[in-house]
Amino acid sequence: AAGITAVAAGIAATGGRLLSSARNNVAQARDALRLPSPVKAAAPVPAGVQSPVPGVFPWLTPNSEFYRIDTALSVPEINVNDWELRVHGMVEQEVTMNFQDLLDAELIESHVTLTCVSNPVGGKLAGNAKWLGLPIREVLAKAKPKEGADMVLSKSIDGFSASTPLEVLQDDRDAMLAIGMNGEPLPVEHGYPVRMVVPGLYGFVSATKWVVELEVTRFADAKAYWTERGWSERGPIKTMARVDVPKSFAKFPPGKVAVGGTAWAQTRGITKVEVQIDDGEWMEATLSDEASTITWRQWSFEWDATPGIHYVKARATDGTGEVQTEKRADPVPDGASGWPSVMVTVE
Ligand SMILES: Nc1nc2c(c(=O)[nH]1)N[C@H]1C(S)=C(S)[C@@H](COP(=O)(O)O)O[C@H]1N2
Ligand SMILES: [Mo]
Repeated sequence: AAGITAVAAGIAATGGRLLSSARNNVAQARDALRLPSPVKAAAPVPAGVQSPVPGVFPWLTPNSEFYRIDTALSVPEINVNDWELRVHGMVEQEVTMNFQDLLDAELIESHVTLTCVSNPVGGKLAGNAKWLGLPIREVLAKAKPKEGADMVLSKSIDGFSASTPLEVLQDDRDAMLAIGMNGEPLPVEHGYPVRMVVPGLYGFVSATKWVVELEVTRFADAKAYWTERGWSERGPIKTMARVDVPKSFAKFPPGKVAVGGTAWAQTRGITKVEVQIDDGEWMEATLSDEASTITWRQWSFEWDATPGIHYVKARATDGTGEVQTEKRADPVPDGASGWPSVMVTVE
């Protein structure tokens, strides 16, 4: 199967003058855009969400550090005045929306952690941001999906598409058509002017950037971009812990060592993280405050390190009581599993 791979920030088309002037226009329009205030603000973030361990990644990922996954080699340049979303397929009523409709709508704001199905155990393809947007269930309520429909195929202007279960877009988890990211208009690389954000699902089956179409259909009738290339048609997120500190191959003297990281299981939430040194007993880490079950949760642990080469492992328990499986799986077709393990030298 083909790989879902991250592009280095820097890779961009060099399509000559035409393209670069389009890019300038889009960048200017984005700079000039003033986002409306949400009618429902994001729930306040508890003071203690950040792990006290230095080196653990920030709980809120800055836009400039947010991972990127793109199938297209160049970032689409969409003029907001031309942007339109068409909702069609198995619906009673076709709906079209333009960008002004979105600006005039009752927007909500919510922190949501996005994770990529191609993230290896211990990998960095996850990020947490505050998104501003319109709940997709409101758009679907206008379109009135027909009996028998069970999927929404969202399509990007660049040919990417994602298959999302219809019920996930209709329940109260606040799946949205997002126009804002951390208080700014969406960065162009993250889907400007409009993308989808759906708590609980990997990005490849939900987070369509530069979205222009929602086709209400059935899993039996249509396939999304990555499903056609060997990946799963559905992508619920697997429970995953990550060790951010210490780093792999770190060397430090014996004694007290701060261990820390993050863990995610959107929409089930994280209720426990444990740490194991080599093949010893599992020991409970201290959880940082929980903002919600749709954001990641950080943790910390104090280890009394003894000389030698050691493996620091972690595992999380989600809100259903399920412990993260030890069973190793590759990212293909529906997400990696196994325990993260960081090798360190104490001397
Ligand atoms: N148009 C488009 N949307 C897309 C993708 C893409 O390649 N093209 N990648 C998807 C995948 S696999 C993920 S994990 C998320 C990543 O969003 P980000 O690049 O903003 O982090 O976007 C999703 N939406
Ligand atoms: Mo992804």
